[in-house]
Amino acid sequence: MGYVKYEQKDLIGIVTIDREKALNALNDAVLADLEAVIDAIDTNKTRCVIITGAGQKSFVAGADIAAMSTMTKAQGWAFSKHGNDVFRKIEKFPIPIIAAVNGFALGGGCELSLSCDIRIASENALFAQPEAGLGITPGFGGTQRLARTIGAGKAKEMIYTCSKVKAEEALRIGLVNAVYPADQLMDECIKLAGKIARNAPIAVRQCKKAINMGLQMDIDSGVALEADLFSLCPGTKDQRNAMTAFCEKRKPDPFINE
Ligand code: DAK
Repeated sequence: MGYVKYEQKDLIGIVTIDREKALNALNDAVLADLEAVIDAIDTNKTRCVIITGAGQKSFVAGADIAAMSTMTKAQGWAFSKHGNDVFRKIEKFPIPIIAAVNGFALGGGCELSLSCDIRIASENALFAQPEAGLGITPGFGGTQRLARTIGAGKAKEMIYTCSKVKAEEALRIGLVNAVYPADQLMDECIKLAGKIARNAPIAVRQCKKAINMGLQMDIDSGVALEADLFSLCPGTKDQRNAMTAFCEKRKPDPFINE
């Protein structure tokens, strides 16, 4: 794909948004390529995905301002829907997705990271929702996912003021899980993805679904959902393998996604 590269490293898929000249800003073509790459991931042989940006400077510097500058209301709606559909696909992707935030994560870039399961940042990462300063609202889920991730008060402060949040502050407010020097970011993300990939894939998938769907429910519905998803695990070869190994005081065989 022109604007999005894919690399398979054993059980880990690495997606790189590659429009470095524009700091990986998102236009319709980039969004279409991102969707096509995500659609093509073989989830039978991949257990965790990492999304990052090309170059040393930027994860994604936002939606493409030049492309948006002359949009009509109808075009704006269509662009927002395009981005939202792709980001929702990422959010609902059956296996975990880590955002390796290697620089600017502004507007649509911050929103892309929020649609991932886990955000890990480099020390030079910078987050913001600058839309209100550009005469628009966040359009790829920022008003929704930022508030759900860091709480309404902090999200409102970021969105109303357009303030930039550095990596350390992002860690403090729970926007990212960890911060590493830029040259260690990908190795650390691969290590984290590897830890996820070593666990039983059917169980990990149900955990993702239970957390994401459960967050939208009352607690009674959430625990009922958890029971339903839990019940998909007993009897799988991976569950039998792991629990038999425990009982026999040995390590389980590698999981096989069955
Ligand atoms: N869009 C298009 N081009 C961008 C860009 C962006 N968001 N960010 C950077 N670029 C381009 C620059 O124009 C420049 O291109 P050339 O001039 O070389 O052709 C190139 O990338 C390098 O940028 P700079 O020369 O500016 O590099 P600096 O290091 O000096 O500055 C910067 C880096 C990230 C601080 C600066 O580029 C910047 O402020 N960029 C804009 C960041 C920003 O405001 N991002 C948020 C965009 S708003 C919606 C749908 C979606 C959204 C909202 C509503 N609906 C349809 C309702 C989402 C909105 C956004 O994401």
